[in-house]
Amino acid sequence: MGYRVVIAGATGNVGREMLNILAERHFPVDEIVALASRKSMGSEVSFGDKTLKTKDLDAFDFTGWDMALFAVGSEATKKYAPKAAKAGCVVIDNSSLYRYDADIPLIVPEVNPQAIHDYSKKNIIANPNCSTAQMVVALKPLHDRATIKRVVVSTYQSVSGAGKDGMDELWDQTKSIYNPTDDKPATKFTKQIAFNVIPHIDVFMDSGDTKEEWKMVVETKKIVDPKIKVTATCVRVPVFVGHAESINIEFEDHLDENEARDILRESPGIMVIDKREDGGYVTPVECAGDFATFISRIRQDSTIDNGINLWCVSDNLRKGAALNAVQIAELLGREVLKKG
Ligand code: 11C
Repeated sequence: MGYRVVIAGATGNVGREMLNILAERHFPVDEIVALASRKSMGSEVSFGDKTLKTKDLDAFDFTGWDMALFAVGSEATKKYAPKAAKAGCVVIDNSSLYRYDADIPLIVPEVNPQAIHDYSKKNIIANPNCSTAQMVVALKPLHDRATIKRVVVSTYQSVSGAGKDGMDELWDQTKSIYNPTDDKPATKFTKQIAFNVIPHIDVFMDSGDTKEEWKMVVETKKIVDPKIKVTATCVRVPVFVGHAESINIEFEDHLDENEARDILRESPGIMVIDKREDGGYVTPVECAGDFATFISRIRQDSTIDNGINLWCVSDNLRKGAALNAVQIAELLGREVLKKG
């Protein structure tokens, strides 16, 4: 016996990946429905070797469905997620709407699986921001060993984090650079993204941080430990898929780089590729389509007493969004609903 599963936002980058990953991981599905906004209704999406025709999210009755994976953005989530939750269908939401609500668990299954039991307060579980998800997978096992005091992270985030429009803008602008008559000014991003980098993701906050940077701070505290201090600089780079992060970690206790490498090698969800030679590290193009969070360039930071530097790369549409949501669905099934 399996689950009756809803995918809300099935035609977007993340919704399509949710369907792919459910099929790839043989999630026990009895019935699945793909929902979209009225304007995309009727379009077709793949689920394994099947094709699903999307139905209207607005008219859908969630009664009798076990779980709904939402990838529709905060505004539509606000309208439809409470409706699903009230009908008894557990919502796993990829938007930022509920992440900071104390009554809603924010889960990365490798890090805080125990939080799953809090789902019943609102029948909603939140999925973190992509840049947070991959970072906390790397931080948690090191924190358990040597207690993290402070993290300084700089991100190199791909355009797929900004949706299909972001990918189209990079593609069109890159082509137009070689054809000056076909000028493609920035519309999705605030400056030219082709052959450039932009130190601005999401809106500016009063502090001068962007909301993307703020999310990394607040979400890391909620998922791993409120005592960890985090400071972030988030940057958009002209890469289609895969976010990279340079992470500097300061610990309470000494942690040798070789021990850090061994700990990470043994930790769930992590693949260590760390050879001190040309090409002995992972880049975004190599991680696209993969499930793992890749860690490279692990080394001592000799400028502080207990410091480690590392490079962390992951597929932002997978571990950063769809895969994490499916892992939450698996956890919910295993620990709570117990049908599969
Ligand atoms: C980006 N991290 O790369 C964002 C996308 O809060 O779920 C995901 C935004 C979010 O632009």
